[in-house]
Amino acid sequence: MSDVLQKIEDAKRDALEALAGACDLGVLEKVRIEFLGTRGRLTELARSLGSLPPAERPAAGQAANRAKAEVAGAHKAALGSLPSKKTGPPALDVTLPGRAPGRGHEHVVGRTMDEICQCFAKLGFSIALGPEVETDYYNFEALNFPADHPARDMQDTLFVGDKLLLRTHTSPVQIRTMEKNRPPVWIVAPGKTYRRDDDVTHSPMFCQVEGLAVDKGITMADLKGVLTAFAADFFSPGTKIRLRPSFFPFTEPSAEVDIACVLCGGRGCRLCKETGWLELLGSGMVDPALYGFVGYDPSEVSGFAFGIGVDRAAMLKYGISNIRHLYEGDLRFLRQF
Ligand code: 2NM
Repeated sequence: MSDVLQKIEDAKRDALEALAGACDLGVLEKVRIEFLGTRGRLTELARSLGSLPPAERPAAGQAANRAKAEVAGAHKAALGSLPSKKTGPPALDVTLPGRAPGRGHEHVVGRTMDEICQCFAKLGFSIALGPEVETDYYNFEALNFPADHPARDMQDTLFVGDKLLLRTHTSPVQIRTMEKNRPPVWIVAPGKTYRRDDDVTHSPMFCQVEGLAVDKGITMADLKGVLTAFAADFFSPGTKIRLRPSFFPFTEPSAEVDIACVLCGGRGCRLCKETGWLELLGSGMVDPALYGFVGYDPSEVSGFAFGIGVDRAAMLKYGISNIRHLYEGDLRFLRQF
């Protein structure tokens, strides 16, 4: 066989082989261009026949035309046998392994709330729970908030009706518990609370753990002793606390409780604004006026109460700088805990 006939035969064989292996439109089109396009192998061969001796031209020309027709036919057949849109989606492969659902874990705020409760459980406190939708009576009136207190305003509180509101603290749980039980009462009330606040340092929903101890002969020394034990357990042994005078409608006297700065240990740094102290919680001796609402005799019992912002406690314990991280649901942040 002459050299050019062999080349035609080789090109045809390569083309048919490539078409047999092509499984999508893109590959089929590439094969067509490679062999039958204007610069394709078979096209170029047919074009080159003009330079053959005249006697060889007819046979070579016929061979080239037959090869081109055969490859074009195979290309058309391959196109027809591709799965088209009309034949529907490819069959479902039921042998593929399933996708495992990702496993989550407790949120850092929920975990902190549990840790706080555990510290007080060890000191003899019970857990008390109550509704998140409250009445004005339990959320404000029975807690000694005067009628014109700004917290009772629509500005600060989320109302769900004329007299119903989302509790602004968990203190109503303490009133409900005292109504139902005689002293001694030693409880912590963990849960979600709501305020009409939403900025860089405030979330409209936040978590609190409030504590209450009412018994015969309770003094401020008990408050300080319990909170000192809490700070040592929740943060680290020997964590120092200090009390600063403050004001709350439901306690008298009232005190803000600070802990020695978790970053510098009290020497002064950027975190504690060079004071050596970080504000942790509010507290005080239960105002005797509250006992009138729950049928306790203020000449027989006394008590202390405190309120801990769980977000703040979590930020101090775990070194979180921005409260928004806690509520944005970014898994890259949450997976660290
Ligand atoms: C605080 C600060 C001080 C508090 C008072 C009571 C109640 F109802 F028993 F009197 N529960 N929680 C209290 C006292 C809460 O939060 C900053």
